[in-house]
Amino acid sequence: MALAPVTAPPASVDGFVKQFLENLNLERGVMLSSSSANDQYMALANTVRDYLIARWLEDQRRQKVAQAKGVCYLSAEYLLGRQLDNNLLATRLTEIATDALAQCGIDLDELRQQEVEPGLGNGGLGRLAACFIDSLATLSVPSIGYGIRYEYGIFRQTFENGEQIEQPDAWLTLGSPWEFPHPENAQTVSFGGHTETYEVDHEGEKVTRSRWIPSWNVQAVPYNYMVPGYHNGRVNTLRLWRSVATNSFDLSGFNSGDYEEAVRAQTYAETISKVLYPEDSTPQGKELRLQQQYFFVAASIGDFLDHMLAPGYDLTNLPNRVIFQLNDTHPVIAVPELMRVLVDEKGMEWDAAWAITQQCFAYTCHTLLPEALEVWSVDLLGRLLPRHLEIIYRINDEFLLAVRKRFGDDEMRIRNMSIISEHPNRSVRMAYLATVAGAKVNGVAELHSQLLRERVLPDFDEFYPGKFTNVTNGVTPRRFIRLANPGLANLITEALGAGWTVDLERLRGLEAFAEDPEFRAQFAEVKAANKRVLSEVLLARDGFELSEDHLLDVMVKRLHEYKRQMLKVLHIVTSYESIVSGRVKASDMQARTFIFGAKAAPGYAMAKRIIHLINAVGSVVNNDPRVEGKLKVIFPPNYNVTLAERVVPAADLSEQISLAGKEASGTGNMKFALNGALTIGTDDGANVEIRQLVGDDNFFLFGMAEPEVEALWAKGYKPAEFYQADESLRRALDLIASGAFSGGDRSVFEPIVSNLLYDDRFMVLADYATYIEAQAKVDLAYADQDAWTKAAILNVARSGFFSSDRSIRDYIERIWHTPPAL
Ligand code: DL6
Repeated sequence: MALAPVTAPPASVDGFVKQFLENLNLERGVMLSSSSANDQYMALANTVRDYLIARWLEDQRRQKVAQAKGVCYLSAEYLLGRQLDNNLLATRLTEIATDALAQCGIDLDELRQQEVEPGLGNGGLGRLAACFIDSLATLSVPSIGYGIRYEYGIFRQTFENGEQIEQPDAWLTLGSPWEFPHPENAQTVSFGGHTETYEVDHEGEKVTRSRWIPSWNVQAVPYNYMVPGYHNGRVNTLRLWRSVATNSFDLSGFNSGDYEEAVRAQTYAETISKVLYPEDSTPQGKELRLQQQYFFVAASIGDFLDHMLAPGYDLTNLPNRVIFQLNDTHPVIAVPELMRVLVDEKGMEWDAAWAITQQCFAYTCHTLLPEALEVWSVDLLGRLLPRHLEIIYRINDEFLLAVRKRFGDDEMRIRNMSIISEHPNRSVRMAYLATVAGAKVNGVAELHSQLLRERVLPDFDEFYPGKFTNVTNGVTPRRFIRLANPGLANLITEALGAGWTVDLERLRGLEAFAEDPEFRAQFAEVKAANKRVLSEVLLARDGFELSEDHLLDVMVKRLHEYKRQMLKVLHIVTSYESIVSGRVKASDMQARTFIFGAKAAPGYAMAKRIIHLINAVGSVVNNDPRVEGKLKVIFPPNYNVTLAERVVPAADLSEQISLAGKEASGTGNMKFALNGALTIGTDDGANVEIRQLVGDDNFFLFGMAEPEVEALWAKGYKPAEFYQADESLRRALDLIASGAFSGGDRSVFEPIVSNLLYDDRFMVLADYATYIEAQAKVDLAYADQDAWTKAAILNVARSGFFSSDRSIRDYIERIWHTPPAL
């Protein structure tokens, strides 16, 4: 019997009202008159879903029939941000929903505030994954995102006496209307145990095979999310896994009164997807983290093979059907998992399985920091995943054999290239495993890709010519222009017509408008309006008030020493010190508000101390009458995607001041440029490309370039020499050391000062002087508002390259080779 396909409700105000009220009644079990704001938000989300479902089901059906090559994006993090507005925008329903709700006496804006954003990522890497799935859908690429449905996302940050306190992020408490759980499609994921060999007959001969006898397992339950493309009707899937116990509890234990023991297995199993691992660049050998990684990739590969392939699919064709993109090293354990499935479960010969595996994976590296390149101790891996360790050993043996064949017995090279590192402990280098297994390896900005090839993995680059490539990151213009900055979006549409949202290079057309005084005035008014909106948000959220006519100087990103929030602090302290010492009159100073947003990993003591210092400097500077309100430091806690959408469009100046060679790319830098903030930045990560595109006149460059950094290290960097030689730096550091920001207690920030004077791994003191000079240029430039606005417009006009649509097109062309969807 042919069943009628589900159809979307009529895209009209009446149709929307009817669907919304039905959802209130049928899904929430309430009448409009007795509904809470949460009921209304849930019913609204359900209504938007109703408009998407028909296309979602149809796209899945088509892909199953077509069996065209698609992308499986494997990422431990997706920092999604709120879903409601994005889904309304994608489906062209914003106006209809506004009017429909108004008919019901409801303000859409109030319901927007009900949504708790899913913070399933730490920072740039997770937000990039969210931008990429948006672009994949918008470009109609058959694809699925796989990840973990953490019960608690990135911690909620509060401040107590200026110090960071971490609170659990219970984002699911009021329900999660965007997800579809499918317990019937759960995958079993096993752990522990041992391996054994056995013999089988193969073409008349006895051959020895291995198998894994695990000791425990959990169920991975899929939760599906719709990922709508922008105005193209396409709806892709994000599938996040939740861990549950195989047997929910031991009934006999329960009946005999041992309640704790009876639910122990359940509690243990559910721990795996309980919390997002709160480190983003200093992974430690945490067993749970490895469990999480294996949990989600094993479930994803199992799911793909079980549910996405046509029945009886010939697995030798797998490379024509899928590419698994490894988002950093977190999912790299997928490589031995696919080998295990192909060899142990599907009975394939090793060589055939390896040939398939090497074509089915590609690896994106997101870091240059050695401590962020993940390694797993052989002890832990062997205990948790003994068969996988065997497989990794064999991959390594064969790889090293090939290396010897090519380069001879160069033992040092062999040691350097081995997937297994022997020092300081025997461990598996996941980036090496990914590089050996991946068809392609990419960095995330030109400079990063170059350094990855030349500094991090040079032997591999030599061994595998053509394997390394670059795909510069990008951000979605849907969320970060259309939703975040409707004023600018309207102005662009008036100037250029529709269509730029999916063809961002068209922003180039704005260059001509930069010459038009009327357009400049409109552009400046949009910026001013965005500042007013931000001011209202900060007032309501945290009680901060923004002063008018201040240059809005913004540094929002994870707190890490390499990103150098300390350099920003030194600039603020320098300005403050120059006022209180009487050398500069406050009235002569360009008024500035410094906005920070930053979370520090809970175990990262220095980062937390820097947060404390920023808050301490803020409370002194903001309350000192000598400053006459000319300097203001604002640090709203719990910076997240929702706040970013208000901060970025309001900013005048974007701080991208990492030590050259440390920031892989950055994506905040792109969001700011696209929203007309000028960048003050080093030649690092994607800043390099931003500067090249927007032009030196529209970018404040400072600091050492990467070769100079290397040269200074080689010469022997002594930060105290910079302190001695620079009076202004001395004054600033001495002021911090004096206890001026800690009620006279010199000990509070002493570790920061000593660290800078005697260690300074990220060369803050070496770049201080050029940074202060560049900031003086910023003040001068800002004094000519019209010229500043022109430079801001040129930033927007020339940043179209940084659309994540372009990144995805580059992935398709350079790595995935996926044909367009039907
Ligand atoms: O590629 C996305 C993002 C880059 O923009 C940042 O520069 C980079 O620091 C970040 N990397 C990570 C992973 N750290 N580790 N491992 O978050 O990726």
